[in-house]
Amino acid sequence: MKLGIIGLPHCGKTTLFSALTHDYNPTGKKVVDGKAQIDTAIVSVPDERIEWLSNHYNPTKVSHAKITFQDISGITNNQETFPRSLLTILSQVDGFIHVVRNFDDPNIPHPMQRINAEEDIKILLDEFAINDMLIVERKLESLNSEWNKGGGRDRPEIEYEQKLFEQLHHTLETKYGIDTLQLTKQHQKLISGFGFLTSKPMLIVLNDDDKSQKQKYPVNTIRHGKLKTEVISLMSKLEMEIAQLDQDDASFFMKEYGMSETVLDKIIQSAYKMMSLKSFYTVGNNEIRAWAITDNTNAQQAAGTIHSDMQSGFIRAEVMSFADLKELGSESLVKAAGKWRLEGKEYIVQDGDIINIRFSPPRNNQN
Ligand SMILES: Nc1nc2c(ncn2[C@@H]2O[C@H](COP(=O)(O)OP(=O)(O)OP(=O)(O)O)[C@@H](O)[C@H]2O)c(=O)[nH]1
Ligand SMILES: [Mg+2]
Repeated sequence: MKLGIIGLPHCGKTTLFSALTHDYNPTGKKVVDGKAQIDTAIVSVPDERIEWLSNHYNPTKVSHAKITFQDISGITNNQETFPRSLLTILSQVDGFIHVVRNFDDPNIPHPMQRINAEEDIKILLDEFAINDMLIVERKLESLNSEWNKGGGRDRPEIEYEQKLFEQLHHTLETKYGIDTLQLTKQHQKLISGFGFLTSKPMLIVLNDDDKSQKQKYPVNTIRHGKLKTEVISLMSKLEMEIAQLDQDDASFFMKEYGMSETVLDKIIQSAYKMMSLKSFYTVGNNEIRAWAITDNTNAQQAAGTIHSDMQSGFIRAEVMSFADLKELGSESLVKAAGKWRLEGKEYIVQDGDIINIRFSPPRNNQN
């Protein structure tokens, strides 16, 4: 899963990125359009269940679920349409972490020389809507010319797409994000390749300061027509400073400031909630591994996150829950209690499921 850290200039994106990834080396720096810069780092999702499972099974390898963070600079307050390369990068992330300046500091210029988090959010969301709108308009134009030319696809097929894109256009025009639409599976498939910015979930991070007056914003007032939104407050600069301390000093400072969790925990919890993510596990003596999936993922799709062969050759999923394993103490006791199950491909995977996929490898399919 890839989350892009975005926001207006000097709002604290790199500060947050550093606080989140202090243990990890950025895997790549990339300059876009000669000025915008993208930094990437991959972090492991902290997970207490993984710790328990690795004590229980004593595997040779433990793999946490992974999240890729990208620090994406280059969005400004007077852009409207984004340069193509920036748009491509934005369209490829699964969700956004939108950092919004909510601290006063005369030494750090704000692009509009004032502090107003609510207005800043609106500016960026409006820019997202404009960029989506242009893509929708271009698609409608090409559908219209396809219709006029004739001889190609069936008319009802073209009309079906026209209707969908007109609906997207209307939604954006009335200042709502594409994420507010209830789309069918077929609709989702038709728009999935466009990477619409307003269709992606967005975690809004109000970047507070420990010194300046904190302005509070209720979620509903700053949503601005988006549905998949969470809002949290952080003190990125302080979090970054704490992230650079050793464990003992960090614990001391966190206590001092009344912080019970690390910044990574906070961001990951909010991102999981915002994207309705769940974790399932594969276990064995060789490797214990956590996998992140979205809500309503069925067993066959979950198999596909492990390997495409498991998806195509899916037979059954052996399932037990982490809670049962922990409570009863062993896999055989879970079986004895009748809580170990064989599930078919339509089974909706639950958070904390421990799964073993039975599948026929591709070469067997040819028999
Ligand atoms: N006082 C104060 N300064 C902060 C806070 N967060 C970030 N800063 C400072 O603000 C300046 C800009 O922060 P960055 O993290 O570089 O912001 P950015 O969004 O990455 O900036 P660009 O990449 O240039 O758009 C730095 O000098 C930070 O130290 C904060 O909570 N309080
Ligand atoms: Mg930066």
